[in-house]
Amino acid sequence: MAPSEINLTNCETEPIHIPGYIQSHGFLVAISANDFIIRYCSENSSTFVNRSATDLLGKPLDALLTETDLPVAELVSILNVGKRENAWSRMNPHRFRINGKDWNLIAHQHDTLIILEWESAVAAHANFEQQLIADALTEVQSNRTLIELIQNTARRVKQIIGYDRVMVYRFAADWHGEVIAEEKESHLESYLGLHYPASDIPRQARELYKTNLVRIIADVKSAPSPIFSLSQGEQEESQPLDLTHSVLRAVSPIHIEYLKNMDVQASMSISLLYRGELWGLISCHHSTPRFVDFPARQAAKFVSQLLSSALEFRKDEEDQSLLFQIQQNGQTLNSQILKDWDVVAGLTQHPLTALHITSATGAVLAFDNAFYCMGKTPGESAVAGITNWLKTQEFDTVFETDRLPELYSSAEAFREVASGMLAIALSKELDEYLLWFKPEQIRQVTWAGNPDKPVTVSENGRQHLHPRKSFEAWSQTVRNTSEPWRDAERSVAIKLREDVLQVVARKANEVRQLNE
Ligand code: BLA
Repeated sequence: MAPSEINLTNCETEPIHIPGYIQSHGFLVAISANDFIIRYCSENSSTFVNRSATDLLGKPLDALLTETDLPVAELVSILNVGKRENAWSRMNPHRFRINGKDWNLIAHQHDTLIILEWESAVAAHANFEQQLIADALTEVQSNRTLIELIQNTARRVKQIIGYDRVMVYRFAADWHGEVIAEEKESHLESYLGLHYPASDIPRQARELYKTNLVRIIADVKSAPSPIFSLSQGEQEESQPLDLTHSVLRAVSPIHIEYLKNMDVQASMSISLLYRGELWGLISCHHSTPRFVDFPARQAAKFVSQLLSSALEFRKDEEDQSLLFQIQQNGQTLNSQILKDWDVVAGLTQHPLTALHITSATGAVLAFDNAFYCMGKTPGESAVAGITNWLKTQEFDTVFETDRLPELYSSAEAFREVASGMLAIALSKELDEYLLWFKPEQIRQVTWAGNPDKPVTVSENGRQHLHPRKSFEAWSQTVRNTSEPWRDAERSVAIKLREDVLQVVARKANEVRQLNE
């Protein structure tokens, strides 16, 4: 798909796994697995093996070797083992010397084809990579907090690949993301804490990154090399080569443009998976072209995978500890109400109030014809409007929304403090509620980049989508919405309702007995 045809709605349909090009810092040859005949070949192969790509197509693998000193027998025997044992990933890379230059061959099989990708082999690898991996392993087994592990992973990846900036980018439930850790050269501005819209990494890219965990864009300015296929010369329809598992795959032109806009010349990213789902990426930038060879990428991937494996148990632990904390706060509130024998005092007049059983930024107790406000809340008349409206809504005990202004249009006016609302009814008849509010998400989001950068114009003169436009679109989708309510918040709020109603009922009983 040409850049000029891509826009925000079709961004997700760009078939990035079959771009028809590779990055030109390496070369690619694909052979059929049964007869080792060359079926696909990148145009730039000629530069490396002294034979043109079209000349190589249709020839046996040996043709690749005629003008070089590549050991044929060795290559063929490697490919046979890979095929027989399906052991490609375990065996990669294979180091070869071709015409005085060192190469890493990365081979894999996809359907009926064996894809051979050749990349420069940089100097032998230092022991310090092994040391970093060993440290990471020890650390994962130790008692470090998750955020410490995340930060140290960024530091180790930066030491391995030597990029200017290494970030840990975490996805939210709506697939927008936030930079949660960063290691960078001191002269660069920090991106820590910045949020980016989901469309910056579209759905098909996220899918691909679950299968192929590492990608490098060695130089955003180098021209990609086209892949020629055997069938192109003939009449039959040519199938584009599937580069799902490739290491040299050329990257989407829209993303290349994005990186150029960020003044980045080389980019590498590593997937972070949690229970098979993508939870984040390690995203790395360099301001000049920078290739990282396969063994170093593997080392960086390994360190990142250790982090993901830690997540498997640490995330549960941390979710548990949040739940535990708010449950404890719920219990404290309960004892306060019982001790004071007073709902209002117990919930609103101690250092720990009803606000503290959720991550809300404001709460209101509507009780006995009065409003008791905690934290950031809309004004009293606005709250009165909400309780009147709640009365008309069909719910028994709990009402929750992360987009109140969409349901109750008057809430637009105070969406900055109350785009999300969790309400529990103490008594709908008496207009008695406990309400919690979360602010509009967009208010909390800080965005990086310069939205005023000029829109670039494609070669044919037509304007095409500037990736930064995606931010505007995203701002629209998160307008009037808050962060979602969590199960733990809801269940502790329901429990609190029971505690409050018990006290109210017992007090009513007392009054009745006194009157009798
Ligand atoms: C890919 N977008 C990516 C990747 C990242 C980002 C990390 C993976 C490729 C890589 O390693 O460079 C985005 N990079 C970020 C973000 C930060 C960062 C958010 O460092 C934050 C600090 N991108 C757009 C729009 C489209 C788009 C509007 O902004 C589509 C119209 C597309 N991004 C896009 C595509 C890919 C991508 C198609 C896949 C590239 C590929 O692998 O071919």
